[in-house]
Amino acid sequence: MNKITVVGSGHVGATTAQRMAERELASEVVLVDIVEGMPQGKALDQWESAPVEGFDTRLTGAQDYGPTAGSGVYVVTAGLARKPGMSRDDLVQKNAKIIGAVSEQIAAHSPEAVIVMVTNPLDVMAWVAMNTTGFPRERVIGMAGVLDTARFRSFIALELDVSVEDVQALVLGGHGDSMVPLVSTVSVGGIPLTELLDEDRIEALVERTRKGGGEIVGLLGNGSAYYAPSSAAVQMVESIVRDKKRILPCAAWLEGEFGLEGLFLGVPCKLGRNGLEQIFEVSLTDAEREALHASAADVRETMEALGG
Ligand code: TXD
Repeated sequence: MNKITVVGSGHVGATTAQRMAERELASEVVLVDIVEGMPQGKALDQWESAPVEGFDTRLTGAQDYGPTAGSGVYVVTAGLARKPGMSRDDLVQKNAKIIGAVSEQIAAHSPEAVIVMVTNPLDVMAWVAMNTTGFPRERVIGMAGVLDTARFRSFIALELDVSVEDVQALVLGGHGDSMVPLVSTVSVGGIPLTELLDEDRIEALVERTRKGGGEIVGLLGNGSAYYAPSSAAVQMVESIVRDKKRILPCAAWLEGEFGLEGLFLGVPCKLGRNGLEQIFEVSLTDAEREALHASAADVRETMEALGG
């Protein structure tokens, strides 16, 4: 794929663009934003890093979607970020309007594109994009699980003082406080986490993961996380454009999987050239299944707030 567009060139969008260019995931990356000059300025600044970083991906910025035509992937980060004390769902009405307008432009300019949704509330914004574009579920995927899993893995590695590379984990569910870190799937160099830490410590790490976004919001005081979120979005894009078929937790439109249908929720997905290529239905304990369904109920509640 030759062109990738990032819509919304704020913290997450711009960092995503830079990371994708440094990895040369496409020959062209286009940054779009409504703020005059801003995506052009960031794209030019990033392009000027190319001789030092050694990449040939051309970066450009635009206010309109003409230059994005024919993009294989759109990473959508347009919208408002959470402020301290603001829940993800407070954002819903405003961001739904923005995502509706952005999605219309994507469908008009790149009807074959894959959309990687990042804007919060993530699961519901993916639904708005799928409805507006009419794209099949294979081509609208939400980013949250990779980030939540990375947070969980990073906390486990800190706690045990081991390499993050050896920590494998899976976090399912909606991107909110009711997300479902699957403790039963966590392994550290092949050793189950339950053999390395007692229940209370594990529960504390799970809790920190659930509140991981809020922890950063509280520290920054003005805006939300973007380094780890952009890394997560780029990992998804890389699996798609390089057809790597990685298995990553992503928000996907469910059609009966895990006994759920008619909503986006974080589940293990295979991502390749065609976007979402497969959903894996892992077996869950009763408690995990219950937690996943409770998380689904939270997502549905936000959909209903939008008249869904
Ligand atoms: O796990 C996840 N999915 C997330 C989601 C992790 C981190 C951030 N998450 C959400 O992404 C966050 O709650 C926000 O909804 C988005 C973007 O977060 P970011 O931190 O990048 O916000 P910024 O810096 O405010 O950037 C948003 C940009 C800003 O430059 C606006 O001018 C622009 O979006 N914007 C638009 N661009 C294009 N088109 C329209 N209509 C538009 N409206 C605003």
